[in-house]
Amino acid sequence: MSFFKKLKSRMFKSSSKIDEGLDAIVQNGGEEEEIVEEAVAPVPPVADPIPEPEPEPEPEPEPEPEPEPEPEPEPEPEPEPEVDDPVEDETPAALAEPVAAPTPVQFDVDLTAPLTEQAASEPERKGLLGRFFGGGAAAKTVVKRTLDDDMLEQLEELLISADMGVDTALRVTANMAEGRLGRRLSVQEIKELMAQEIARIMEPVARPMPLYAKTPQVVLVVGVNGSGKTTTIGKLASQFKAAGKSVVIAAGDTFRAAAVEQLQVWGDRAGVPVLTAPEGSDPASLAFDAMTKAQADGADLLMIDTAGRLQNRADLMEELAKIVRVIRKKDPDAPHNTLLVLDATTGQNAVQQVKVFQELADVSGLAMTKLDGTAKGGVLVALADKFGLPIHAIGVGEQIDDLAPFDPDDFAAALVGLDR
Ligand SMILES: Nc1nc2c(ncn2[C@@H]2O[C@H](COP(=O)(O)OP(=O)(O)OP(=O)(O)O)[C@@H](O)[C@H]2O)c(=O)[nH]1
Ligand SMILES: [Mg+2]
Repeated sequence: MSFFKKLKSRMFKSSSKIDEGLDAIVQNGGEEEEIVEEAVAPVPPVADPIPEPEPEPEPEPEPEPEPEPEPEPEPEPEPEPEVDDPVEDETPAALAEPVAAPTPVQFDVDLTAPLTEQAASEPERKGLLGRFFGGGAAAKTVVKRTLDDDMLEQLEELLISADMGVDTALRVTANMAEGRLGRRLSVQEIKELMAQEIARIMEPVARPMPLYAKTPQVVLVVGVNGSGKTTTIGKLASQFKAAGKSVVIAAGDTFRAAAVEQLQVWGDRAGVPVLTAPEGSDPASLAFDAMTKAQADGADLLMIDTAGRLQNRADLMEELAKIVRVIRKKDPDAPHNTLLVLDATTGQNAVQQVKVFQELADVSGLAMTKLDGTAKGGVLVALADKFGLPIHAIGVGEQIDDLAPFDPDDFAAALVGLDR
């Protein structure tokens, strides 16, 4: 739960874009309706158009003197989130198989209910009578707009502007419209509906990185220059280590000395050995040495960092292929995972990157970094929709604990700026 708060605040740029867009869409063509804030007693069926008010209608509450403010209760110490400490498996949260199935988002309004039931249950319908009979609840208004083709088109454009891509934006809005055309919706209701449909698309790909019994499990980490490979390896290594796994990191980006130093810093932070080789040396031979060490040490995991910046695609393909060839001499099944790291700030460009890396390597799963500080977070929905590759983890900052397992309901709610 506390991670959701962090996720929501870190994804502020994406959610505020959607938020502002929705406000504008609903304001434009919407109408104010009255709602009551408090739950009111059910209004009895009225036969007489001028009903006898019974019991006596309460007078509007007098502005009483402010009651003494209740003393703030001592903040309870936050209970340790159980998901971070799975009992069955000591694997880290980002990568462990989920202990229990994720609970679906509970929406305040049952948006799947048929229109008639829904309309009957809407609190604002009780507004006027509710104020007479309901004990003086304060009247409020909310702007609602009728869901029609025009509004759907605007919603679609908004999602495209959040980098969701045309096809996915269309799918989300079409699903939102299913059986709901003509319904009057507030911004809050649209957000709930939108989050529900986004989560539905992402549910099938929200999968932790599988961990195998056979060790060392080799994780090859690939991605373009600057996507966050090294940082993600550092964060993952730290999580694995904290969960009791022994990890070896191979600094396979021998392209520049700074990359090796950066990985060493992360290795120190995580308390994990980092195998390095001189700048410009062959990354495949380093990978081979690292594999030898990981096997000799009985390590659970070997994570191999790679260079993102080679002169051209053929170079990169050759380098990755050579690393794979060499480690297969030690274990024909390696690498067991090929993790593609993508930078959310590149937006729709990430779609192209997945295509390219699927040609270059046998990509088995994705991690998306930098979801903080970008309004392009919608691209992850497009990736889930287009490729169906498992999304293992998301990065929302530069610190060691800024990586979390991917949870579709949390992500969808944070993307549209909804509380859970
Ligand atoms: N805000 C933010 N920054 C991140 C995140 N992940 C990585 N970064 C930053 O992105 C920059 C690049 O990250 P690296 O891990 O060096 O990326 P890389 O893919 O290894 O880059 P190359 O080795 O140059 O190919 C660094 O400044 C990181 O601190 C994230 O989730 N959020
Ligand atoms: Mg790097």
